[in-house]
Amino acid sequence: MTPDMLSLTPEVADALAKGAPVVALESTIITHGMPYPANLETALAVEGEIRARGAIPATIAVVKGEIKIGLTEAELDALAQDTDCVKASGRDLAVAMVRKASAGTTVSATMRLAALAGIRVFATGGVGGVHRGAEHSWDVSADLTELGATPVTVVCAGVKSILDIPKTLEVLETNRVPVIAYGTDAFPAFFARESGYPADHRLDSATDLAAAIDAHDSLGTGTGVLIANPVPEEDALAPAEIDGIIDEAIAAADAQGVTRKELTPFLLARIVEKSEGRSLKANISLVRNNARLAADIAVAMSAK
Ligand code: PSU
Repeated sequence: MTPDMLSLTPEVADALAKGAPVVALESTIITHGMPYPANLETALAVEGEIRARGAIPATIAVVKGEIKIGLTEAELDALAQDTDCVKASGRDLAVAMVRKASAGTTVSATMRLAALAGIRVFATGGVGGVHRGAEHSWDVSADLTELGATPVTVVCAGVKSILDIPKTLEVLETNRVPVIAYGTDAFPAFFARESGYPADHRLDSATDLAAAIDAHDSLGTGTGVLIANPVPEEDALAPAEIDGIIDEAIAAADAQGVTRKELTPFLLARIVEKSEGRSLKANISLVRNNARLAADIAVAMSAK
């Protein structure tokens, strides 16, 4: 794969050429993470948050086989309404290109493409991880493998308790991925500000986060950095409130035999349905919050 195979918008190409701050955004959250039209509204709002902080957003997706680094509003709209869109992790990209398919890119695919384009910071909602019961199913997201192989920083709100959080943290440790909580000692659990597990590290400013990322990259470890930024207090859900809904969603997936790459989208849709929109509100709030922090980090990194 050569960078010639990436199609950058003029705005993103110009920003990268000048060393201006750019933040990558994933598109599975649009195609498989939220219902229409909340997915489109959120995608546009997130791009707006990044611009307001002085950085350029680059939403990444595959459109009819073409790898796009930055999408026009019309492309975002089409993606948000495309019910045939596939979900592509890094390993699915080549076939999507050959088949001229459109795909939402997961964290793993977006990291790979961001790295090729020269974008160092990426904002999302939650990363994939080790699924509950993985000791039987072996279902571990490729996001964790990519984090261990690609030097891109991912700003997330922790991981949902649809996953086995302590096992996810163990695999991140094995994969040599620093996990840094922003402004808290706790590793956050997406809808909730605390998961009951501590984060390995804590830093309290975007400047310190940028310095830590630069130092990590200088060490040549070659891995990503995971920044865990808790959902804003006013939109956080109580763990007890969301945990019952998650347990019910997992039981439904088991009963219907949903596994592999269909599992995460199934659980996400079920949670939105059962929480009567409260989880969707929290989800939108935390993605916007992550976009703001990612933009501040990108601005701090480009200021040096
Ligand atoms: N977790 C969320 N919301 C999401 C996802 C995960 O809370 O939208 C998406 C991300 O794109 C992530 C992908 O990269 O699901 C992980 O899928 P899997 O578990 O199949 O690897």
